[in-house]
Amino acid sequence: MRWILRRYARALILLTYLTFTINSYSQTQIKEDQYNRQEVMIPMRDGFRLHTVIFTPKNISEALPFLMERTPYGVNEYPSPEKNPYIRAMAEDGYIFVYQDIRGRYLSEGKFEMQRFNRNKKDPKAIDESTDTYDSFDWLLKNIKNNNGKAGMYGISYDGWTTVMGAIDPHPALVAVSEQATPADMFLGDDFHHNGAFRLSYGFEYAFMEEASKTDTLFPFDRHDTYEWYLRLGPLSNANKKYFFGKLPSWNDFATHPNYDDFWVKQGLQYRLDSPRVYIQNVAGWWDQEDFYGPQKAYETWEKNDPHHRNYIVIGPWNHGGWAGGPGNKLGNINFDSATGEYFRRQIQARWFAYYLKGKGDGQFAEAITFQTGSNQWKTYDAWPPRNAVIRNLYFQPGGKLSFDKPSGGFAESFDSYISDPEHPVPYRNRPIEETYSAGSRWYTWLTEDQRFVQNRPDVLSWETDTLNEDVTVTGRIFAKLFAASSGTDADWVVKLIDVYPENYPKEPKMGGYEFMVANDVFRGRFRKSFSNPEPIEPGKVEEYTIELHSLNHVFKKGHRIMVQVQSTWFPIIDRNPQKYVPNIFEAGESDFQKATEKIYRSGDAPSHIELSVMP
Ligand code: PG9
Repeated sequence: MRWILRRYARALILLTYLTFTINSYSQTQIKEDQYNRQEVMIPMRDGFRLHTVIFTPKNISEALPFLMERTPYGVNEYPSPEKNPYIRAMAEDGYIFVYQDIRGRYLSEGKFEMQRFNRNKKDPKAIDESTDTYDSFDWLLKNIKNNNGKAGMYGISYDGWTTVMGAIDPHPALVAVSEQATPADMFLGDDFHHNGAFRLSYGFEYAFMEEASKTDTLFPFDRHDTYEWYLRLGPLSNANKKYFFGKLPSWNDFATHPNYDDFWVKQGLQYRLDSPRVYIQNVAGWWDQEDFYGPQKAYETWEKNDPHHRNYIVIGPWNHGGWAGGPGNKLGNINFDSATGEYFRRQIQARWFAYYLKGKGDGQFAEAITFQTGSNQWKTYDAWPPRNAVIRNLYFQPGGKLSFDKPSGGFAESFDSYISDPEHPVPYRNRPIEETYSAGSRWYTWLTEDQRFVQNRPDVLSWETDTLNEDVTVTGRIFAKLFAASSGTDADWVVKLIDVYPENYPKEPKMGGYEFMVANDVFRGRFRKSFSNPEPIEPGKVEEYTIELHSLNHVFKKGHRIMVQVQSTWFPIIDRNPQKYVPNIFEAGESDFQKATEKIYRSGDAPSHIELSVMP
């Protein structure tokens, strides 16, 4: 059971999924395991050995391919494959399943490095995650009987990233992979920063969890509501002074690389990927609270150079890894009307590997399979984002209105404004904000929370359309164009696109008036011209900020309204911007934090708006 708790508490799963998993686990427990388990230490080219668990079916009637998952989270307690809901459909098809602790984690030897850089290929002795994967497959092919000479890899998040690392420099036996929620760029869009804004609670807790010891360790907070704890922490420099004492490499990297420098560029997938060398399924969840940007960016990057058509994408209505367990018919309060997780595991993931590794099925895979929320249907496309969407701008208007009509006139008085106070930041989710990966944490569904919880705060502005008299289907990329000014010399801009349910919603009365966030992101103002060379904001100057809200496939239904909210704090998932420009926020002092008046313009010459890809 610790396996289920640890693996799914972090990497993903909702309480509902957990209940489902435990039920199915105990139902199948009476049966004898259908797989033999073997534990080995596989030697790498530099002599270090990696702890590996191998499950081979007891009754083998044909030679089988390998399916491998490589993880920093500990493999020793993984159950027999037929008891693991994530891969049960594949276990029924028959594979040799391999789980490996990556270098330096749990029972593997060597030193762990967070997202280890690519090796220097001129040095024949150099290692990286690709060589570790290569060496492991080499050993497996020679030492494990009844294999058919083919291999695949899959995994979520860190394990999605190790999958990508295996695929970029692949062993010849590696034919197909399913990378799921890989991070692609930790400065621009994934776990540790978004558009240069530091993801404080995640970065702090994850660095501690992975680097305080060889096995996962939760940070010992002395209070339940970490909102309060992080506020009391004060400036970021207190983290090392009071708790980490310079001992966590990742925290030190955050503090010494506050801008988009070589460190982040070389860690990013745009730098590491070239043309797909194996068949690649990229998988993302619309409400992934950790790595939503990553798999989309990986797909987009590979797509630029895919002459053999090996690159594919799947996006479903899931949180981080929500496709791995449970039916997936619901996320938080939002209903999807069908078992999207089960559909993925059987119809998408299992079919993918059955075709490429076992030659079963017709091999007809759509370029893009995405679940359209609102209409609650799976859709397929021959390009992602689809080419036939039309750009329509939704403009901010006076009186908290939003409409497709462009405003006119000069910008002198056409703005809405609020005071942003770093001493009283807007909570990113309803308090108490439990430790991210603690038992009972609501981290997993926070992106689907009803945004009414902040709507009446004076430092959160809202604009909304009239009630829609027809469906508006948004499929593809979305951007926010904010024309904004600050009285400070730095500012964060958080933009949320929200589907407001009708006040009376007989289908599900408790959803009446629900403010469901369908897209969002934060942008740190200092990076408006360049992520590598930040610049102070000139107080009072109206500037244009382009904030990518990523992509969406959602129908705003007739009778609903579309809302946009803007705010300048989102705490503690995002650290507090002092609102006074300092070269490195990790070195800001207590007195650098100041209130600022923020103005959002909505005039003809400064028309703040959301750019939507609308299906004609
Ligand atoms: N989001 C996690 C992670 C991946 C890669 C690096 C850092 C964190 C995870 O769920 O594995």
